[in-house]
Amino acid sequence: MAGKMPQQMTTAEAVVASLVAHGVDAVYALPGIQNDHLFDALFKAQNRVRTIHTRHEQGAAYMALGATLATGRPQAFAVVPGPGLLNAGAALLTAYSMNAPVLALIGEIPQQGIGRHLGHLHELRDQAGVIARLVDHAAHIGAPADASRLVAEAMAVMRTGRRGPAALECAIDIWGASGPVTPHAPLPSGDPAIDEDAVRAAAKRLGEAKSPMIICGGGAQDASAEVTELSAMLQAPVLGYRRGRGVLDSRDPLSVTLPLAHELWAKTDAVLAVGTRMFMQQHPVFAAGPWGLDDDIAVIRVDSDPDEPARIHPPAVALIGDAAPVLRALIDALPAHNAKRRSRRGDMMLRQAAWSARLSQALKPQVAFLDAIRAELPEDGIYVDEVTQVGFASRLAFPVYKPRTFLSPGYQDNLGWGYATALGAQHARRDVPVVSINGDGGFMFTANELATAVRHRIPLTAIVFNDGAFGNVRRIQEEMYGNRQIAADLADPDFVKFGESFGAAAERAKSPAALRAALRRAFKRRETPTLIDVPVGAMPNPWKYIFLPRVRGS
Ligand SMILES: Cc1ncc(C[n+]2csc(CCOP(=O)(O)OP(=O)(O)O)c2C)c(N)n1
Ligand SMILES: [Mg+2]
Repeated sequence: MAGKMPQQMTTAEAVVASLVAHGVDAVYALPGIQNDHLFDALFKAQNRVRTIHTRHEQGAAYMALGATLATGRPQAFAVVPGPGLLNAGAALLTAYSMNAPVLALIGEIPQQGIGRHLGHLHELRDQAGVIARLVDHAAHIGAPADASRLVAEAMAVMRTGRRGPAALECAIDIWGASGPVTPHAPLPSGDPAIDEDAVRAAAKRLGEAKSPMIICGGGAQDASAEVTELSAMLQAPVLGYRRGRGVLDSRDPLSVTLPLAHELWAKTDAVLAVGTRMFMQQHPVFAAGPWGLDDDIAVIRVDSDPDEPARIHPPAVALIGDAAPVLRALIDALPAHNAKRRSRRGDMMLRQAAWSARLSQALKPQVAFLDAIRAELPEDGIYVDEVTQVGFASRLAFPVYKPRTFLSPGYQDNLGWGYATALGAQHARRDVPVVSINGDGGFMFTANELATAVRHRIPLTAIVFNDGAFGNVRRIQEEMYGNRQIAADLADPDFVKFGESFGAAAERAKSPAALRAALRRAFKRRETPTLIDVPVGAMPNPWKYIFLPRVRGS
């Protein structure tokens, strides 16, 4: 950044310069009059930051989310106020639930009109209050002189403690106002020092345990090396369900999926839970956790949020901070306390093979398609999950080899996040293929963004598993409501013609083998998006392998 001398610039120019100074090289956006000055500043900075315009604000926000999840770096999106903000709302909610550092730049009506209810274009009553409920940190930019500092503060908050989205709001007339601006350098993240006493206590509890387990959530994604090392030292199986998948390579004998972890749960005497709410085993309808926790299990929590560890169950030890450095300290402290351990490799491999065979049988159609995807997707290729039958099965049965290569929505489990999120992931990671799986229901939420994929030459491959229904809803109505089917059947377009009409490559694959061949063709296209329609029937119910009964505690 050019020195600390004040320079004359507009608020919009100051914000864009500050984004660039923080390493942001793309803004996912949909323009409108309140933000015209911002887009003009983006025009002038085109050689340093790319502007990717979408067809709906949810597309812009989901793309920023996907880019963040795929890279681990903060990303930004820009939308007009009122309807623009609300259109982006579900994605912002998802970013919050997933602790994803996404910066929202949100326009606002003229500064003097705020709170007066005059009926300005796109006015939203108490917009700042609405935004504050959606993000971890929000600020209103009131003058060019404040812009650079406010960007730096938002960026620092997004990287400190529990990660999460931030928002900056700016009125139409303030974006274009000029004044002297002193560029603000990036601020250090304010993470706490590691508590060495707590690390020793954790090392003792884990070292003494006979059957420890490690549970990883999204907060462990950047601590893959440390988790792998600890797992070997403790001979501890590592569970990653959804957001924690890929932290330990699925090919590692100690990597376990949800039902196998459940099988081991009753005999587990210590658990190291890294960057997870430990809420993954909860049925949405039943508040109490079915697996159970009791005093015979020492719970060690590693979390960047000091409020998180005690939420579900009082932990034996809470280690507060970023997973990688905290686990590194634990690795150093563990040898002094660690028991001599027999290898659990053989036992785990047998159990894994048994579960793999069982799931392949019980969820046959889903697993056959997942096998086809895994066979073609390179090791570092990225799989983006959806709220669909093949998606649910993938959380249990899709092998994942590297961190940040299995993107699954957090506890929102929001239908329709997939396509646009995958588009952002593919835009930010052009070096690897990204595959988006969808149901016909979920795909249509953001299918309009096929136009964005074509316009910006983003080579995303999307699969639509097409059963002509909100299949999950239909099955619940069949099984639990006397087959009284309502609001579950869908009139779909011909997805091949639909994709082609946008200028995407499109084809129909009627079997796992045909899907495999189609994927091979798709992953070779590096400038054109692909849409693959896979006609399917009803699929077997996966939920009994996900909502598992209580095995300990009261
Ligand atoms: C935003 C949102 N709305 C509604 C739901 C409820 N829901 C969960 S699965 C589902 C049906 C999904 O249909 P489709 O995408 O075709 O997948 P399928 O179950 O048919 O494989 C619905 C409506 C949701 N999870 N998220
Ligand atoms: Mg469907």
